[in-house]
Amino acid sequence: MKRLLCSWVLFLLVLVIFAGCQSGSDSKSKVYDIKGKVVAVDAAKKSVTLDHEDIPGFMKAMEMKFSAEKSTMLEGIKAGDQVQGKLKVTGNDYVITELQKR
Ligand SMILES: [Cu+2]
Repeated sequence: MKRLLCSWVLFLLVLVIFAGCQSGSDSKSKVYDIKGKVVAVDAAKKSVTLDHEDIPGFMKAMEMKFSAEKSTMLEGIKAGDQVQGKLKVTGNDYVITELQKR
């Protein structure tokens, strides 16, 4: 009886670990092209505020703050610049993964 309980616990543990791995993968993230004008840059906080154009199938043009994947991406970028890049969306998490002046 004790042995049976033990294997049952082990089975549950494997299930939990497996579920954890599934939710941790980023297979559900989508990448969109983004274009717009820089409103503000905060390299220390790795954030950039963009007045972005329509992102087809995702969101309308608006002004909003994004996180940048790396602070180095924000070097040389300042308010007023016209930029384009890539936006990675995973659930409610929006991250700019590429950003260049255009
Ligand atoms: Cu937006």
